[in-house]
Amino acid sequence: MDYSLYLVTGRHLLPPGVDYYESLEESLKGGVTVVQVREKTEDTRAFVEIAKRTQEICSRYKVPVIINDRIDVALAINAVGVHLGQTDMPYETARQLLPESAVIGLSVSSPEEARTASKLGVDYVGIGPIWWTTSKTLQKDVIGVRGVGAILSALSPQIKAVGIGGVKQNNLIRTLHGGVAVSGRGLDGIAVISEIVSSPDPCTTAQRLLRTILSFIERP
Ligand code: TZP
Ligand code: MG
Repeated sequence: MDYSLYLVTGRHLLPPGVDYYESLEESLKGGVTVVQVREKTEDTRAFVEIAKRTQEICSRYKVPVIINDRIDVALAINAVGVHLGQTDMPYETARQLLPESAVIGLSVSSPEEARTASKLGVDYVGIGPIWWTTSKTLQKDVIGVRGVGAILSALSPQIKAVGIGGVKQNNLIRTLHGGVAVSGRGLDGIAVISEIVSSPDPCTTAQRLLRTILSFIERP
């Protein structure tokens, strides 16, 4: 899977009056390589509906869809996989419930969590929050590029790594570069919400981000 430019959805961060599906399609035109549907709603029916339509649009661009937290929603729409936080369903349980081919990602914020993720054999980790952000209520301090480096050093080399949290065009190169300097390995991709979702032109923003990312990361 190509993790280069990993879009996490955030409908509440869309500019006023902008349709979620139109914005999504623009970002796909701009080159987003994977989409995680992140819905913090109690309304399961609405989540399934949004995930299904997101999947339909993404499939036209051959872009895989990952579901945040909800194994049932992932199964319902036949998503490529799920993304789990540290307090979501345990990885082993999710692995048992999902098809063998499912991609399972885990959020990590420390070298210790990275070591555990390595032992579990998750498919990828989301490392963060790297920079301060208002897109999520942060429970932890930001880790900065040194934190990314320490986590990459603790992570098994087979496990893919995506950086998340406050990544913008103006700190992208520092983000991509920082981890490498400390650990000798780089990130496999960058995940963003607001930089793309809140952009007045998600297509151009995604294009610019991807161009910079691909000057650091070799596409699989
Ligand atoms: N996990 C750690 S930070 C974050 C998530 C979901 C929010 C990232 O959003 P943004 O707008 O790219 O800072
Ligand atoms: Mg979660």
